[in-house]
Amino acid sequence: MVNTSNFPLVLDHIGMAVTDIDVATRMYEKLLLAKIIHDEVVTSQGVMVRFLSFADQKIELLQAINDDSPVAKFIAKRGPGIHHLAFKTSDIYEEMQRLRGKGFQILQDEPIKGAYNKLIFFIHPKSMGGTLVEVCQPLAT
Ligand code: CMX
Repeated sequence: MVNTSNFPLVLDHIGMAVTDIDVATRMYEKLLLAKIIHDEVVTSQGVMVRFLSFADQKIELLQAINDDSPVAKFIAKRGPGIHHLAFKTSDIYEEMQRLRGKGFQILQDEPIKGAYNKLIFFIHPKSMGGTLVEVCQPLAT
């Protein structure tokens, strides 16, 4: 068993850009016996999201709700598929500072409220070898 406390970030979920959230849900239900654990519309990001859970893992399905949505632009350019990797931390402010110090291009000045009661920020794909990375911290409920 790996001791995750030795690492600043661990995988939280994989974000998938989809054109039809219900069709994608049925696909992952068939593939993984995944279950829906959360549905939310994040107006500020122009997306509706659905979290699916299987074993100890999570997938976030993202469907654009308008043409300005980053997900709509992503699909128009690249088609549906893997949109981002999300890693969680126990101190998002410290992590933002650490990653800025390492030269990553952080898209937000401060963490913002993301789906499923989390604080989040993004690292630009251009400074991550072409992959959009979300860093998140679940908030206490
Ligand atoms: N993964 C990899 N590359 C991506 C990308 C992604 N998810 N999204 C955009 N890009 C690439 C584009 O393909 C493009 O590359 P080229 O220059 O080689 O063509 C480049 O980044 C610029 O893309 P763009 O369409 O011109 O878009 P913008 O520069 O306006 O925005 C980005 C790009 C990453 C800053 C923007 O998509 C963003 O802010 N993303 C973070 C927010 C987000 O995705 N929210 C939805 C998720 C919400 C949630 O999980 O709660």
